Amino acid sequence: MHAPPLELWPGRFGENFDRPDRAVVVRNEIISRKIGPVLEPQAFPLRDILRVHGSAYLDFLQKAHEEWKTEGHEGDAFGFAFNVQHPGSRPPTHIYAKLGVYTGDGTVPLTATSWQAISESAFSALTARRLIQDGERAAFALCRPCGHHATVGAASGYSYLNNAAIAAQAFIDGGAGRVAILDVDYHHGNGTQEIFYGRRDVLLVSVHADPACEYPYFAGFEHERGRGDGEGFTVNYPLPFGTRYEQYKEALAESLKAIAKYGPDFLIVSLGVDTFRLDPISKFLLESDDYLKMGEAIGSLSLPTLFVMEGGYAVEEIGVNVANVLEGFSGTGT
Ligand code: OKP
Ligand code: ZN
Repeated sequence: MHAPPLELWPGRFGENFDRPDRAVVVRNEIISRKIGPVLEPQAFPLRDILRVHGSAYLDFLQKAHEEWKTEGHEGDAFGFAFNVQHPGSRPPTHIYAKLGVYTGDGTVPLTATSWQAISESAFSALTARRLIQDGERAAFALCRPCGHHATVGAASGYSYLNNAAIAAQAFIDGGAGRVAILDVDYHHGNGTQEIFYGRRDVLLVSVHADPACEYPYFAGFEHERGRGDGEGFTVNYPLPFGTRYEQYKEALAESLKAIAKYGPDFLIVSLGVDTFRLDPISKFLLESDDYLKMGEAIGSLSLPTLFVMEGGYAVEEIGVNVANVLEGFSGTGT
């Protein structure tokens, strides 16, 4: 239901790397390796999503393509006039203005049926959240589209609703005092960071490519540690291009130490496997076997854990890599 063929690359429109078959390959691998029962997402009220996102933004996501068509367009809705100069101007009414306020870049096209996939992706995270708060040790939400670049009021980086943030808020609303999010996607999860930057009830720890030279470019630096009440509850580990598991595992160990010290009731893992050496848009060098070790390391925290799918664009290996994380984790028992 969300299959935009193109995205904006520097200087040109090109192939969209967030292909729908990414999710199919992951699901098939999970089924064939019998990682666990596979469930359909349940439906949830919009109010659960409104706990994180603004209502004007949600309206936009639902109606954008219809309004784009009314303007005479046939293809997918893309922004082209971005509101960086007048952020306090009156709320946008024209679809072109809305695209300039509610999208942050040229990687978040909206198709006629995108909202269905976007909302079900969030429902998948909410379904898994419920299972865990009701007592399961772990669950994996096979979210697509991904979510960690989505802020309160804007889409970017293939992300529309911040599935991990919505689940974290649902844990809190369900009675949790503290939730930790570990983001291991290759890209920094700037949306998740922004959403929880001023809060101490959600700890965000992220290991990612140095934003000085990688998307999302404007956030994820080491000096970003949270603000006000949230000071110290955002932790960033930017790593250089060419990083192998040998170096990666040290940042991961530091991350796990910070999480253990925080003592959360629940852990959410923003699970991107675009750290893989053959990923077509990324520059880390993790091997498929490394994901078993990553899962094992995460499992050593012995926390109820919700894995939320983020990126990973080497479609042929994405299933193996994701299933390896889950299997490494499961081997840790408890
Ligand atoms: C989403 B997730 C221009 C290059 C920018 C956007 C990457 C979004 C990654 N097309 N690419 O964190 O895996
Ligand atoms: Zn990514």
